[in-house]
Formats: sequence, structure tokens, C-alpha cells
Amino acid sequence: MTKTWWKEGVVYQIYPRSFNDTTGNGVGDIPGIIEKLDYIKSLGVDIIWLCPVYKSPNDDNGYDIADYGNIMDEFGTMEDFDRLLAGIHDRGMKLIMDLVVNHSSDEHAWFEESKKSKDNPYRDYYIWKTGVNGGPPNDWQGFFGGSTWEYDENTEEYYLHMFTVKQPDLNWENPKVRKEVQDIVRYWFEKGVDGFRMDVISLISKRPEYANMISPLFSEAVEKQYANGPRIHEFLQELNKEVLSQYDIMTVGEGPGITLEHGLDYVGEDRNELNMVFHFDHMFMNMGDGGRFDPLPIDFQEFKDVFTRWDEKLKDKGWGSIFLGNHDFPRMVSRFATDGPHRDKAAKLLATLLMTLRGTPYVYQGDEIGMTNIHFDDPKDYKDVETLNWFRALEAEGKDPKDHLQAVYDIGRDNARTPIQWTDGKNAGFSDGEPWIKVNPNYSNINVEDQERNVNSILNYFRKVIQFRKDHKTLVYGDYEPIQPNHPHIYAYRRFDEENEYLVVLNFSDETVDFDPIITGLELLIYNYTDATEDLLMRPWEAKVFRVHD
Ligand code: ISL
Repeated sequence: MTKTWWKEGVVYQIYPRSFNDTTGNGVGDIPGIIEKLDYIKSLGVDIIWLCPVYKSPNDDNGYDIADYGNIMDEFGTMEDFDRLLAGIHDRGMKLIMDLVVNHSSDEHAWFEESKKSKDNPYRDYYIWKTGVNGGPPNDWQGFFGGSTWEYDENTEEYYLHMFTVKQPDLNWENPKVRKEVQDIVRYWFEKGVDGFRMDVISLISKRPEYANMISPLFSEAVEKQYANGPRIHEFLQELNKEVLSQYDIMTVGEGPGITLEHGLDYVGEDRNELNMVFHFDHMFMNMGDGGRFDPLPIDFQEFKDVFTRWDEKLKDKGWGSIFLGNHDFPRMVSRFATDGPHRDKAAKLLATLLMTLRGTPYVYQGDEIGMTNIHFDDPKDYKDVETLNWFRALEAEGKDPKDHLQAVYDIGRDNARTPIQWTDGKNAGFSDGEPWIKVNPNYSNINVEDQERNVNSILNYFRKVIQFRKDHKTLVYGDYEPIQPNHPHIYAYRRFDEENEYLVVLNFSDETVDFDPIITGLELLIYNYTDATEDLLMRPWEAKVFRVHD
């Protein structure tokens, strides 16, 4: 297996809008990130992934880009960006950007041209179709609900939008579009950025027949009909050949619909496509038949099995990404562990999991202090377009969103988008003005300043366990083998190579469990209870990592 910086590095994801506001307009900004670079460096992370900062009308918080070569006014200027990049490089870290090219904003100059007339030179930059029987071209449902087609009266055709109406899908069949994407990517590489996270990259190749939905189950339609289209690998190989392969950079493709079966096609070392993908097997495992807003309880067995199956799939020829949350999902501690009385131990346990699996670990901002989900009483406090669309759909059925807030508490995207809690002062130290989304009221107990003072805080545990991964390369490259994989409460595994062996034991429950891994010669190295001993009587949410001696 080849060794590289992006396999050994730890990534920290920044959602700029909610990170740190220096202007008082209630929106985080680039100078705010610059101000916190020493803090980020102090975590021990190597790579920053910055969510979109390009010009955007913010229908989907920057995932609707109006100009790929400029910075959003609310976030600052290109000079600010250049200072950010230099500040990151000065500290020995790298920066990866978000590339959102499955779609643009409808306010992008390309789309403004495209909609003017059927013979406009930019018409084929997007996907236009005539209607069928007075309705849209097919019955496709979008990621945020409703039809994926929007009628344009001027030219009497429909355009495709897999996300909001303000996010028209680009037409990758058009070689000019692919060339534009290459130019965008090259532009940022020439500036010195170190890679890209590629938004919904699995969706760029459409199936030309545009047949009706093959299944009422959204996840099935995504995998078999929306994603993994016939030319996806050709497009990625072309991008790789023309641009990616010319630079020492990393790529991680975001991949709804990328299941185990497709994984290696995208990331196999012999494929020349992407370095890693984010698959969603664990992130969408608890979707009920009603989709995202019909969540089921987390199935712990399935949770473990997902990691095991993917490790097995990628171990010889690929590489994985290890993440438990991002800006599209609830807070990891609330979702996969507990934000009740055991929150402190549970957050540390998840940090241990992230840093001891094989694959590049991604830490989402705020998880390093154990930030939790938000429960707004008033539906009006929610800002996420996906949640708001769902409220609208409920209202159309005569229902009151107020009666359905539990689903949003469980699974809504705003859970992860409340401002970072820096202090116990005004607005949690995020902004002097009124934050664009309300701060989680628990900031008086959960904040960076407080955890800096406490050697045993979640924050300081993250630092320790990140350093631990870096000091033990076996945790990066070594083999992974689950121990007693069917245990109802314990997730345990060995990581080993020819020289070293480690045992990780994690108690995912509120109960004390007497675990017997039938392995001897254990020396305790990392643990989340200060008074931990070498035995395996695992207290609630206890995590221990041992060296295994022969
Ligand atoms: O959260 C989801 C919807 O339930 C996911 O399906 C998500 O929309 C999907 O993973 C794509 O996410 C990415 O592209 C979206 C953007 O809204 C997300 O923030 C982004 O991460 C459209 O650009």
C-alpha cells in the first residue's frame, strides 16, 4: 500500500457560516477562520476542508455557486482568502476546497444565458427537456422533496434540478462544461490549494433515457438511477488526466448512491479517479420508508458492520474516509452515542473510534468539544432549505410542522449548523451581532474556553488521541480485525502490522460490561476515564486502547 500525506493526515471540516464572525453581521467569515488558525493547529489536524466560500445567493448556504472564481461578500474578499491559505501553509497544514459542479446557482452567468433562448450558446450547459402530457418530463423526486423539474415559461421547457430550483444541474455530456470544470479546478490549484472535496460527484453522469423512478424508495432510486451513471468514470478519469494528476493534491468525492459494490470503481488505486469517497452507508442507515424525516433508531450491529465491510472492500487497493457527521447530519455525539449524562465520555469514545479506524479521519467543527443537537421550539428558527421544504410539504398536507419537530430534532441538518461555542459570553463568542441561526443554549456549559482550562476536557482528549494516531502509524496503515463482532454493546477490534498490535475496546452503552477479548499481554495506552485500569470491566461509554505484547 502506498503511503501519502492524505492517508496520514487528519482533516478538520469548517462550515464558515457558523465558525467565527468578525464583522458583527451574524455570519462567520474568512477573517474569523484566520483568527482561529492557531486553535485549529493546536488540535493536531493537518488538513482543513473548507465548505463553499464562493459567490452565492445562499439558497443552500453556498452549495449554489454563482461565480466559481470569487469569494462570497459575506465571507470576505479574495485577499482574505489568500491570507487564509498562506496562514494555513505557514502552519504546515493544507487546505482543501469544496467543488460543487453537479449544479451551479441559477444566478450563475451560464444559467442566465442558458435560459434566454433555445439557441443560446450556453443552452446546453444545463439539462433542458420538453414536458410530457402537459407535465414534467418524468416523475423524479428531488433530494429536498418535490419534482426535479422546473418549467421555464420563456422557452417552454423544463430544466433539471436534483436539489433546489435555484440549483440547476450542469450538463456534463457537453464537453464545454467539462472544460469549464477543469479550468476552475486548475485555477484553485494554481493558487496553491491542496485538493477538493467534490460535492455529489456521483450524480454528474445522467442516464440519458430519463425514465420514471424505478422505485418509490428514494435510496434505491439514488443508487440505481440518479447516481453512478454510464459515463461517471469516464468523466472522472478525464478530470484526473487533465488536471488532478498534474498536482500533489487530494480528492474526496461525496457520494450519495455509492455503495460497497461501486466503491473501488471510484477509489481503486489503478483507476485514476479519486483518492477517497464519503459513502453514506452509516449516515443513512436509519432512514425509514418515509425517507430522511422518518428516522429509525440506530442499529448498533449494522453500524459496526458498515465499517468492517468497507475496510474489507478497500484494504488492498483503495482508501477510505472515516467520519461520523458533517454539515448535513446531526451531531455525532447526539446521534451515534448520547448527549445525556454520559456525553463527556461518549464524545471521547467517538473520538477514539475516529482516530483508530483505517482511513482518513474527518473531524467536523464543534465535535471536538462535544457539541450537541439543537431543539428549537419554533419552526421559524430553522434555516436549512431541506427542513423548510419539508415543513412546506407538511403544510400542504394540512399538517402543522410544530407537531413534527421530533424528526427534525433527530435528523435535521441545522443540528450541525448552530454557531461554534467559543465562550460562555454573548452569542457564545461567535458574533457581536445577531447570529444567522440561533446559538445552542447549552453554550454556557459546552464551550472552547472552558475546555481549554480543563486538562480532562473533550477538547484535550481530541488533541491527545489525534497525536496518538500520528505517533502510531499502525493505526493508519495496519490491518483491522473486529473482535466478537456480534457483541450487543461493545465495538472492539485489533489494528496490527508486522511490528505492532493494538486492541481498541469501546462500550457503546449506558451499562457496565465485562468484556473478555481472549487476548493477553495488554498494556493500556489511551482511555477516556481518568481512573481507568487495565481490566476490561467497561463502564458506560468507556473507551480503552491497549498495546498488545507477544
Ligand atoms: O443531506 C442530504 C439530504 O437528505 C444528503 O442527501 C445531501 O443532500 C447529499 O449528501 C448532498 O449533499 C451535498 O450537496 C447538497 C448540499 O445541500 C449539501 O450541503 C452538500 O453536502 C447540494 O449541493
